[in-house]
Amino acid sequence: MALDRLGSSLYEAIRKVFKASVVDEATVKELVRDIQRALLQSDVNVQLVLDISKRIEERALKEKVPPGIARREHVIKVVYEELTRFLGEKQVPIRIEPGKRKILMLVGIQGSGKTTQAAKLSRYFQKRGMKPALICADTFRPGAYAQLQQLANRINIPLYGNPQAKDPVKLVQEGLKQFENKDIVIVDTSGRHKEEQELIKEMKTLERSIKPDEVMLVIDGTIGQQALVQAKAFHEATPIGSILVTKLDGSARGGGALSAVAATGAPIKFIGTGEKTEDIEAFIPSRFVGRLLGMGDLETLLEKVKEAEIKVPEKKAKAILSGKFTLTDMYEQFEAFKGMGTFKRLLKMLPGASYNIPDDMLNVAEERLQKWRVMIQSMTPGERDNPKVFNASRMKRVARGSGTSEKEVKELLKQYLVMRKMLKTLRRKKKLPFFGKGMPIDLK
Ligand SMILES: Nc1nc2c(ncn2[C@@H]2O[C@H](COP(=O)(O)OP(=O)(O)O)[C@@H](O)[C@H]2O)c(=O)[nH]1
Ligand SMILES: [Mg+2]
Repeated sequence: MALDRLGSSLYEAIRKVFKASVVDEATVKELVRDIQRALLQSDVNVQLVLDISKRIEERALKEKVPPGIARREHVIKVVYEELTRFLGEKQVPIRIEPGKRKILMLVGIQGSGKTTQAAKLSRYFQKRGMKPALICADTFRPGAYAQLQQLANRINIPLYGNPQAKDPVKLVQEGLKQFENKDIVIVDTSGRHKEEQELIKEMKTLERSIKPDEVMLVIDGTIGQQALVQAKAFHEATPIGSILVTKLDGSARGGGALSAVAATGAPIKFIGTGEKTEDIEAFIPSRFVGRLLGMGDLETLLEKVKEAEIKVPEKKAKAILSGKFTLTDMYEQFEAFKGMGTFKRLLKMLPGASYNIPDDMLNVAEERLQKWRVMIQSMTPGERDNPKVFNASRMKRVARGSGTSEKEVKELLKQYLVMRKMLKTLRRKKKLPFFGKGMPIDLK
């Protein structure tokens, strides 16, 4: 998926914030510049890029960080929220009530992907337990009916059409009579025009006679920013219009198309991400941005951070910092932070532990954490609680059991000792201001 490239540049930008030793004005400025570059490369309109970067910078620098969240997290949350807002925040899904048939009419210029999306959409609703049906109202292009028929057959969706018919309105009316007991009827139209104005005119005529509940404009995402003109004309022409942006898989300009459409205020309801019938998804900006940033759903991540804070109960934190830090503790921490990145984030959750810890030790790669997890899993409970018992033969066993080498097991034990020692020294040397209730520890 070409949006991957946009995603990975944005992810890189954010990773820098995660990795920075201090999150200050310079960090934020650099982040904003990186985001600008990523968006521009994805063909997002310059003015939109300036708007969004200004908002991110202002909020990241000026907003008070809410309690319970570190500045680092706050900055990332701002990026996430602003990108989401930028893509149209709240989307209303297509509401389908059983027994109340909905008519969804697809329009769009030739080749935008209407016929393919008609099949994809019907499959989408079918998978969700609804009874969809298709009507081919493309009486213009020879072969249009055959194309949809082939797709519909494959997924077992009833289709009404007639390759000989000349009048699309009459055809739709006949089809609707047949499909009275369906939940949603999707009408594929011809869209025989190549430019907006004619398309809109055609759409209005059809709308008047077919009276669909919703008209969905299919826009080819590869046209990038140019999608703005189409979306705008369409949005102004019909109050029941929504948008589906297709071909986001093949295009480096997908970001441009999505943001341009969102900027018109027209709701994007679905995106097409491939030629197969399954390649469609409901467009939910928050989820989309979360995934784009390579973080799954960031809201979930932030929740996780909060949970993780709670996961180190005071008593345990005290014990850990006084040196009673076993491999089991280490493992629990790894588990809590699965997929969350570096050791740094892990240690951050130990109240007071975020002082003076050498960076190279903190930036332990996720892969290594994964290995460590498996190694600890291969140990006996006794070994985990009292790693002193480790000798060559035990190490060998663990290495074999976890598919690693003895050297790596040794390395893990060494890291464990270093960490334990460090936590002990921390406890002794500093009057640590920890154990405030749910106190946020910023790594600054
Ligand atoms: N890569 C990709 N191709 C698509 C997607 N949607 C449609 N297409 C292709 O775009 C071309 C035109 O699609 P079609 O549905 O016939 O467009 P229509 O003229 O608007 O009905 C076909 O070759 C489709 O396979 C998509 O999401 N990704
Ligand atoms: Mg077609």
